[in-house]
Amino acid sequence: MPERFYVTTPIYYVNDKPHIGHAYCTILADVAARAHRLLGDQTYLLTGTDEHGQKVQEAAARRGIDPQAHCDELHAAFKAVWPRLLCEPDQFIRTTEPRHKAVVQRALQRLHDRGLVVPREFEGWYCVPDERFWTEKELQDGNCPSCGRQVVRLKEKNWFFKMGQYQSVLRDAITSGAIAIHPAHRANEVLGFLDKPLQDLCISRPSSRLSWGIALPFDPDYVTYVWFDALLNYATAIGFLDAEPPTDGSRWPDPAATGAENYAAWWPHVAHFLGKDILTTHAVYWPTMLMGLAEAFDRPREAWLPRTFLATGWFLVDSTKMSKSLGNVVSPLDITDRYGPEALRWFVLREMVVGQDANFSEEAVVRRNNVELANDLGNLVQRTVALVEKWFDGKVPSPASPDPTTASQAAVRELAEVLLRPATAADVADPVWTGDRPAPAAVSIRSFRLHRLAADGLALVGRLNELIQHDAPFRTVRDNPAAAGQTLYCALEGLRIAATLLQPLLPSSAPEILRRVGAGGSPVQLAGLQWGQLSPGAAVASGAPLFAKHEYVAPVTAAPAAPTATQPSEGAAAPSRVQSETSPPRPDANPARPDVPIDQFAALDLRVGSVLVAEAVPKSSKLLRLEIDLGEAAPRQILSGIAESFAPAELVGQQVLVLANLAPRKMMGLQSHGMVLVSEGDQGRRVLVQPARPVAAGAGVR
Ligand code: ME8
Repeated sequence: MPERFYVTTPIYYVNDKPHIGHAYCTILADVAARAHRLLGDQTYLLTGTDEHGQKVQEAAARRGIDPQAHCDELHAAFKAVWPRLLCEPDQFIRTTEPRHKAVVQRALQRLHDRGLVVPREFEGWYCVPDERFWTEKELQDGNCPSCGRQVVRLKEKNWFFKMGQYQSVLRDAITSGAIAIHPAHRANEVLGFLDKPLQDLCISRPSSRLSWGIALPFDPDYVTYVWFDALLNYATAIGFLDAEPPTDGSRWPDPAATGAENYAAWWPHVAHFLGKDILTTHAVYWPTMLMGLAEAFDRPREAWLPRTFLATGWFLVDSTKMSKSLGNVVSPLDITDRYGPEALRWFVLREMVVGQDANFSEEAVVRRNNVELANDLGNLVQRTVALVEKWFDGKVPSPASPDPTTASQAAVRELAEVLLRPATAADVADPVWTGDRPAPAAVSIRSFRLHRLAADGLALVGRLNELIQHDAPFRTVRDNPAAAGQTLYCALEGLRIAATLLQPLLPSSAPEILRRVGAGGSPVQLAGLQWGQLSPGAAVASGAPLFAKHEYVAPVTAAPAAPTATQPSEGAAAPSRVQSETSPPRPDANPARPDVPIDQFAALDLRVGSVLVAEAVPKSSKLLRLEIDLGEAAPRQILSGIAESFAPAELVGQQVLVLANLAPRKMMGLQSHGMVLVSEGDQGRRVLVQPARPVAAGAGVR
């Protein structure tokens, strides 16, 4: 059923230029908004900049310029990035806009008037960069538990929002699902946080220490804590407390409606996308702030609760956090300049399972672009259209039979029909669709599993390539044009469906594919999209390659050159034990080991497991942390040294062989309870050892 979908990104601090982490949040939200439009939903995408607070004040001071001038400049830099990544936010809010300041002050005044914001003398440990107080107990080794930096002892009067009193209501809202937090393990994290007593929230900073903020309307010696100000942006943007519409020309949800009407219509449909590091501020501070405001404005609490949070993972670079000091900060504009925006959008959606961490590597951007976009998708379109032009006068052939006539056609049709299945609310919640099984696109979209949408679209493309290869219309066309026409109709129709599903990720090439396969005017919504709607006789169109191939040139470093495939390093493993005629003789790199009695083999508990979670291990370039279903009561955590051979996203949903009774070991501070079996492929890349067909998780291996 069509709905409204109001999606927000975090508003970005203007203390530095946009990096790949910011780009990921915005691309994901943009893909989500476009995907919801595909479902027929009305959508509204909000992004913006967080312009107050210590970090911004210090960034301006370092440059020796006025904070507002600094914000104006960086705001423009952020705003200019999104169109270049093909992101189309409906509104770009700034927290320094007068209309937002008015909302923050109105909110604070009412909370103050109703006794929900009160003054208190407070002494604690203060982290300057994070702009927050910590208790003695919370410190880690005497330092800030969040950023690890030094804290200072401060005693001062401050204003507190009575957050603690909403602890149990918040808990109930999360456990009942009134507030949904995705992925599920993040909800558990928030509930864990709520197991400890919830303190009241200090929402002021003395202006003697921080001048760059919104003044408290009832105490001019203080400015508002930056998070209290920033979180309210999500509500200001759609008319909360009669906020004014934006003045920069961007539309607000219903241009004809007042602020109050827009807010009432759109707020219940909000989904906040945010990084996992800012989950507490979002899932604890923000709902309790809105509970307090509902109470202060005499409104029902339920109507003002934020409905959905999606906590995303982090992009690591070489398995390490990006940081200026390490010089490994990736600029999204550099990547799009080199490889185009669709290569970047495609990469981030393919590489990262939504909610888990992933590694960013430019080489992998190029690999995915060349293999998946240029070869698998782009070449398929070129070949199919060229055959239709050559043998069918450039017109979509008429299929001889409405039903598949070969196994490859049936495989295409079967997958397309799964992807096009309409989804009920029960389908969306059904765990059967998690993992690597193709899911109806509507389920992937409504459950925020947008990486699944990308993977399934690509799987359909894979089946179409198999169709061309197996049915070989280029060979059969002379003797049996009807059979070739049947195959090519299936290919064009499959491409129409794949391109429609991939439109949110590929907003520029997907419509072009639709045009080329003769479906230019076909519906762009999922509802009503069915197999067989492509009209025979419609003109196909050829054109330049859809995706350019690129070469990855590694940055030049002073390190010694790595051995290449033609110059094996001493003792390097031979790629194969069978020598080809042309390859030079090599020593046997895997000599046979002594025989073992059968009971030694029987002592090994070998089982098939299904990978549920795969993520990078911080500070390790080799290890991945896996959660594997071995048919036991709970999944096992296993660390595997395969990070250089697999992106985490490739592993989720795969079946693997596991040595389940290997003695537990601790690596990088994490316990590993077993070992994933791999073989060694070309150039030392690990290859999974898997059952030839899926079997039940936990099945034995003999
Ligand atoms: O936190 N990979 O702003 P911010 C993925 N102003 N995401 C990353 C990332 C990475 N390597 N690095 C950062 C703020 N992010 C506040 C938000 S909202 C009311 C206020 C994500 O510019 C990070 O997780 O520091 C966060 O979600 C977002 O970038 C903005 O970070």
